[in-house]
Amino acid sequence: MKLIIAIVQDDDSGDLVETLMESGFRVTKLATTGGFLKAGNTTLMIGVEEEKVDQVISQIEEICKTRQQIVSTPSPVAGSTGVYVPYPVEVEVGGATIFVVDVDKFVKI
Ligand code: 2BA
Repeated sequence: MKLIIAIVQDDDSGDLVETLMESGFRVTKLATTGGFLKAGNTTLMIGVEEEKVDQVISQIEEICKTRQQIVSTPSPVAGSTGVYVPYPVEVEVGGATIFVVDVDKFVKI
């Protein structure tokens, strides 16, 4: 058995959970926060048999879109003044970041 951990954007998470559930997968959805943007994202945990891993990844790929996001970064206005003002930087946030982890033991009680 494998555990797929997929970090996706909030906007895609509803459709993705629905699609995975319709295909018969079991999903746990966690509200998470990205370390870099410090913005909300969604982490899905999907436990599947090894032969289903590629199907799950294809469904994630179909639904999750790459988007541009603006992040404010502090920057010195003038070197000697020590004054910092935020300036916007555009970063590309991927459709999904996916980890596939081996599960040594799976127990449901
Ligand atoms: P964040 O950490 O908020 O990162 C959002 C986006 O900012 C990243 O998109 C990337 O394009 C950019 N970024 C991140 N760190 C950067 C840095 N040090 N310098 C410049 N740009 C940087 P993605 O790579 O698609 O990642 C989306 C989210 O997936 C991340 O949100 C984080 O929550 C998670 N993630 C990505 N890689 C991860 C990893 N190796 N381990 C754990 N979580 C990861």
